[in-house]
Amino acid sequence: MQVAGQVAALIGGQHVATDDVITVTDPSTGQPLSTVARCREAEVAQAVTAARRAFRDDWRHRTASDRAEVLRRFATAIREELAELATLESRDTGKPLSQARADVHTTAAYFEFYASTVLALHGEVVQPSAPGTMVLSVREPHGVTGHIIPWNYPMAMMGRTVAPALAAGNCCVVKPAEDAPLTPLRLGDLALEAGLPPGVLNIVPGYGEEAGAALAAHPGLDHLSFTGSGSVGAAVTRAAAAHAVPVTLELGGKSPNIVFADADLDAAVPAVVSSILQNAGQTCSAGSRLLVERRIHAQVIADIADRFAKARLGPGPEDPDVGPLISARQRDGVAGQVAAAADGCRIVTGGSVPADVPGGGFYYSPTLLDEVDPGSAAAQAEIFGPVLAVLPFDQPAEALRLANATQYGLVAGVWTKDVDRALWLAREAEAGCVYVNTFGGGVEVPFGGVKRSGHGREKGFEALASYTRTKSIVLRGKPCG
Ligand code: TXE
Repeated sequence: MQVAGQVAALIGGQHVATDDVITVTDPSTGQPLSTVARCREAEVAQAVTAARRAFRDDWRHRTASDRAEVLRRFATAIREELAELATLESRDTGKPLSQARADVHTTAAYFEFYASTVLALHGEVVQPSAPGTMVLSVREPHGVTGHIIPWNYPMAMMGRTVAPALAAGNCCVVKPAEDAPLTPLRLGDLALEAGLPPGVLNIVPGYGEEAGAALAAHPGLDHLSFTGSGSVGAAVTRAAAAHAVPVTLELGGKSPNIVFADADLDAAVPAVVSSILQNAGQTCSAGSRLLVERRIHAQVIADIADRFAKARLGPGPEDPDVGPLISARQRDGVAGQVAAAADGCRIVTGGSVPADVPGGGFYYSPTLLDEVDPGSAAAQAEIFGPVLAVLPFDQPAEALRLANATQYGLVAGVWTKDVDRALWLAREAEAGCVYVNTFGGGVEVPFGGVKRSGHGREKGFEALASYTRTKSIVLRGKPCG
């Protein structure tokens, strides 16, 4: 909600304006889109206090079905505002409108999913070791949970992390990214209108080094969920460790699609293309490496190059195939990484900032890098743009070795009709998720990384359980007869 010419923070159910503001840029035009509150340590502290109070006095005392009912109403409100939310997301991030619409449905689906699954959340009875005792292991919410979210899927990532936390009975403080805070703030208003009590969900927009760092270091947190870069993930972990606050980290990736010669290429090639062009490649689980069997390499590369060259670039709200990157900084970073890679590989298509897209947005051409050296930065570093690195292989063992030869381990795609090979790769791939003859999974599929891609799981029942901790209760009774 606008207060004093800015989209205000949401703290304890109140809209709070700040003296300074952050100007949010429209990536499709490079022009100012909105101004939002610039929260700092003081506002973050107020939000944590408001969350603590709401937890202590209200939310933790509600039954699971009470909480579920509010979350279901919230999901309905999100779906009812589909068009407005999708347009806002598309303008704020530059992503194609149809992708933003899909994000609205996904966001609502998180609240629906956790409104249902929380009814099945249960503890355990532990078999007692001493006579006359009964041991209960009950699940309780952590308390106040912090959520630092990025700009690539602001709305869906807020839903992904906040929905299980709220369902489990926690009260949340969300720090959206400075580049794209608008839909998280709008979701805060919708939650209030849907009946979420004041203070249960607080939203403090601000810069990472100010609001984000203050949240990670706040002693009043009981759990922190972070999605973003590896370096900031390490910094927030150090800050939270000072107060022994547990942290879930969802960091980046350099995820492979492994395509064998026997694969259904009519399914594999479009999926490989969309896995790297979706959201202009700014997706943690982007399929940014293609490992392709050498026998079909030339054919597959020609097909992908053709699709890249034909991809329509344009402003997100006009629903192009590929929108702009989030910022000039992100575009320049991608351009720099591609320029540095140019000597060690063959640029089949793209490799430049397009000159012919009107409107002043932060575009980068879909780029295909072939014959990439497996040890080079182009094969190792997350570029976070529409850039696909291709590495041919001859043998399945070589495909596996290449797939696992990065510091990351978020997801992997395997494309083959050979069930032995698919199962073997699914077991041996160092990744938190392996997709066979598909790429991606719904809200019910646990998601997260191994190695430098992070730890802990978002989505699925596993995330709901992770927003609780167990308490053991040991009961002793004397025989009465
Ligand atoms: O991320 P940051 P950036 C990767 C991707 C991208 C790179 C840099 O490779 O190119 O990171 O993006 C908040 N204390 N991913 O710079 O800075 C920040 O305000 C606390 C992958 O945007 O990590 C934002 O809310 N918080 C990723 C969030 O952290 C801080 C999505 C992420 O921003 C902070 C985004 C600090 N000191 C980037 N500094 C994915 N896994 O999807 C920043 N933040």
